[in-house]
Amino acid sequence: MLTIASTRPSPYTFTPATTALLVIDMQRDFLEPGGFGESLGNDVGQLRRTIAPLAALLAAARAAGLTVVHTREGHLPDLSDCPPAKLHRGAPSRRIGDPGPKGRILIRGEYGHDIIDELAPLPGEPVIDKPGKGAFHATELSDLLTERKIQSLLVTGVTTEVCVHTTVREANDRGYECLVLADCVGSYFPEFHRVGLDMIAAQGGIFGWVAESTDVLAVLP
Ligand code: C5J
Repeated sequence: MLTIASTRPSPYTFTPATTALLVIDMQRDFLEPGGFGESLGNDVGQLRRTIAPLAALLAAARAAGLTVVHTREGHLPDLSDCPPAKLHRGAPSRRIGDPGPKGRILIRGEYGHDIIDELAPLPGEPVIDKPGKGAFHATELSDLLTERKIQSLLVTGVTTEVCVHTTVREANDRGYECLVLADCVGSYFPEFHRVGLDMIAAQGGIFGWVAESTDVLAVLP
């Protein structure tokens, strides 16, 4: 059992054998120009500071034998799993399913939908395709974590206040102990990122714990 003393709001204890590193939606569609994130008017450069610390954490987690799970937000080519409310929301420059420079926006199998090269999953690492913001909604994630007897989640990815937050809330309600790594999650909006992390650790850790990836690296075997 390992303990990180510097986590907010209190020390965090986890056992590597029952802990998974969850890497949420580190896709070209969110991190590179021409994808879904940019179509919504966002500066995708805001997210790129997460890549180097997350690559280091991923390497350490693999070396320590943690379960690693990647997720990708996206939809079937016929959009049958995309609710009209999501498809028609807002006034993006390109809608989900529209052609773009990296393929159809947020569509499974397209180049832009896949995970960035720097964080490519290794063969055998589960990749959960999710139609929603939360990684538990309409996916096999719950069964996968139960089969592997996972109790703790080290949560990383993008974006802090959207898919990371939704997933942490879902996981917390399912009984998982979530530690969110502040330097490995990112938002297009720095203020949302800061407040999003504060919300997780507030009220005695109402959704979980917050730390830096270096705090985890310091205790991993
Ligand atoms: C968003 C995500 N922001 N992965 N998706 O639409 O956070």
